[in-house]
Amino acid sequence: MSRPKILLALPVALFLLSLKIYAQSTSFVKISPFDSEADIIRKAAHIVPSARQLHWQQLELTAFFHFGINTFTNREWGDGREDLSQFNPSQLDAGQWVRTMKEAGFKQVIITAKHHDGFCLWPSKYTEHSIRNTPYRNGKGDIVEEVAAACKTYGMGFGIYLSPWDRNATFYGDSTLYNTYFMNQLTELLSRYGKVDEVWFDGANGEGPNGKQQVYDFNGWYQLIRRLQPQAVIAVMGPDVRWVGTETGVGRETEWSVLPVGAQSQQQIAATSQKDMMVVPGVLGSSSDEDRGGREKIRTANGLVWYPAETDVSIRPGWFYHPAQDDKVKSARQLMDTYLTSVGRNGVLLLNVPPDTRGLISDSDIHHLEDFAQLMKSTFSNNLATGALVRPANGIVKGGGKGKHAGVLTDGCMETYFTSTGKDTATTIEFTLYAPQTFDIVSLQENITIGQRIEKFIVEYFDGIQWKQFTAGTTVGYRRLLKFAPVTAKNIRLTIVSSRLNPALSEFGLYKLP
Ligand code: FUL
Repeated sequence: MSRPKILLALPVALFLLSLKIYAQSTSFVKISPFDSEADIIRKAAHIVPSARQLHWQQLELTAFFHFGINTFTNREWGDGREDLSQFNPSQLDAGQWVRTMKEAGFKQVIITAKHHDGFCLWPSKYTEHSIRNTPYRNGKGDIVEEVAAACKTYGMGFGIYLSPWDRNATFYGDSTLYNTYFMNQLTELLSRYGKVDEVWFDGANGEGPNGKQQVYDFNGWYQLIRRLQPQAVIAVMGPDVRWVGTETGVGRETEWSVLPVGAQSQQQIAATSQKDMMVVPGVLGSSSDEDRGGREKIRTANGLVWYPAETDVSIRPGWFYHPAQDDKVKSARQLMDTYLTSVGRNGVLLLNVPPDTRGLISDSDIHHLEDFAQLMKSTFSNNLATGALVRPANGIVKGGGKGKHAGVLTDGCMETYFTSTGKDTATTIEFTLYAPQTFDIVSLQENITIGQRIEKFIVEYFDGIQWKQFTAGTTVGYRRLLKFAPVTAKNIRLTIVSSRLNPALSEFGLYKLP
């Protein structure tokens, strides 16, 4: 009597369990040796960003301020033996730095509290190589504090760059001593200046004066950050945000935020991250790979993790200010291209704008940033797809409530989205504009709060006789922007050719560069 019941109960229980597994939203999942390729793809489609990663991704534009003793020695990498009497910015105004970036559309800034030379922009108790021993404000200055205060005034996110490599500390290379020193400095920075939104660690690790290589206690630092500033994302030698792999401002055309990790990393993550991600995911492959998370890459993984890309680049050739580079500042058009190849390739842009020896962002940088803001406004304030008649081949609208297609894809809200129904992962959406329009940029966004799924898409227009493809791409993720020769059309068709699961398209935009 009981047998048939068990026979029935077992598959039901397994089904419910699988539903539960797939309904759970996590930033990390293990892959078992019994998972089929289809299981792996389904798991990948359900990985989502943590709250702090999602907040960070939506900032789109963040800025670096490289400022320090190098600004005055006209160098890129100081050796830690600088004469500190040179450090005396005559008109320093952190309000001007932060206001400039805010007006250019940026949402968060990161200050180089200490670069590789070990010079500290705050009066650290633990070193003599700091602002305390400079003529600036007679040794009473604290530039980290000035930047933090300006961020509060202007409602901007605040981040710190603290270089693990320190060419001034004589005990660098004595791992225990130096790690304690670093921990003390980090504690100062995380407890004196209010809320910190991003902590940025560089990977450079030079030779210590004793000839030994310093072994950094990254995990101890991460624990400290999580305890003192739990909302801060830790980049790029960190668990939350990954370096895209170049310093050109050009990200990958295929950029997955869900990446494969190997067996050892899977165990470390599983052991330490019951509640939170506390280690750097050991992503398979290399940061120079063209595709880090496609089907070929995740097939052999032992785990999958949400680990999005940050694309850093400087507005000038160098990271620090050099007068000789005043005429080499990126123009508004170049900055727009950078926006398209960073934010528009599923990344966050981290643009460096280095203040000069006066302690101000120089005029040339300001002008180009103002022009960039104007260009962004005139391009993106008018989505030509707004008000279009939207006809999906097979799909429904979610989060909109009214079941209407129109509006959901152009409302600027990630959580209202279109998705295909049933088992269809490929779909077509046709847009009929009220009149022919000319455009040269298309923008797609996925609702990443439920995962990144789209693998391939094409966009076509109807020329009166037939459909003609004018652009195509692979991944979308948070945002995908594509630029092409201007097209004039009334009927546009988006085909999602392939997706890991039902695509969740939250935004569709057509724009025209002025
Ligand atoms: C690099 C550093 O060596 C550069 O000086 C700069 O700070 C850049 C953002 O990271 O690795």
